[in-house]
Amino acid sequence: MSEEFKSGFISIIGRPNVGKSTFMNKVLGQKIAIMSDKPQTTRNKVQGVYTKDNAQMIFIDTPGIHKPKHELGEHMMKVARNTLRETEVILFLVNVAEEIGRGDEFIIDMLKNTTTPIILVLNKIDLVHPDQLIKQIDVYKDKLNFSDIVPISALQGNNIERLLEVIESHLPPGPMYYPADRVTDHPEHFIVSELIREKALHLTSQEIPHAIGVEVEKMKAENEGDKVHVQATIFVERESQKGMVIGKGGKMLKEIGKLARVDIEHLLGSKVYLELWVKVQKDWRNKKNFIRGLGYKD
Ligand code: GDP
Ligand code: MG
Ligand code: K
Repeated sequence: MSEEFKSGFISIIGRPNVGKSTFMNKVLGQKIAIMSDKPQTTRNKVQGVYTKDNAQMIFIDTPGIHKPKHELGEHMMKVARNTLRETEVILFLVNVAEEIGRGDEFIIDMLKNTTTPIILVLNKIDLVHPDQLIKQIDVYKDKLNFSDIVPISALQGNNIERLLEVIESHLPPGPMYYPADRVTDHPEHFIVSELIREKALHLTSQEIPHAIGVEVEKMKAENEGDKVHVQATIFVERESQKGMVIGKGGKMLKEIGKLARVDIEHLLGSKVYLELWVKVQKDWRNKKNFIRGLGYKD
């Protein structure tokens, strides 16, 4: 009897200091270099990919949602909402040792019309008496219809396994979006591909954005302290689009590379040599696996 493989995207939300990074570290272990909190634009940020024998969970940050409302532009709100709608599960982390605050209420407000399953994660149970935990459950239960409520201690690792089971129960059958051995160790590949895609989208004309996908094939420095050599391919669907992305005499591709390199250097904190290729791959948009693998969220 073979069990079907399950996979999906999971949004992690919660106000600052509730323990989101601690939780991710606990789940992913030391193996993965999680992206630190770099200044971010509107893209989704992969926090980490957790792969086990029968499932893959891709945890993503939801840009903007941690900020108070007045700091959010229309566009950011839209991006946050779309992200929440498009992920399979939402993890809403709160600090059980503190009273519910304005930041929590803001997030709850934002989640009100979401149909995506929302798991309330009551973190830092190591800091409270069981009575306090029960009281907190009552407070939050009245605020929103959570599909599950799971108390954990991210710091001590309590009940993390249970939370992973609950997440898995919400995942649909799906492919392994990220090869367990490669990207699990390099969530940066995804971010870097997003940076390149972002530049390509901004610089090229309106008619091709949806046809662009980027895959990072290589990202390494020969020696400690050397420039990081990033090699990536921009996929388009038609020859004509290839022409647009490359531009006259390669001018467009050069510009895309120049802008992307600056961001990648900022992200990695080191000098980068960026090598970009453009390839036509027909119908890549129809291959969901491929699309998701490239980080494109439709
Ligand atoms: P983030 O801003 O949501 O990513 O929060 P962090 O993961 O950076 O955690 C903020 C602080 O809370 C850090 O000092 C953590 O060590 C602490 N923390 C996180 N989880 C727990 C927990 O389960 N118990 C306790 N006691 N502290 C925690
Ligand atoms: Mg954090
Ligand atoms: K994306």
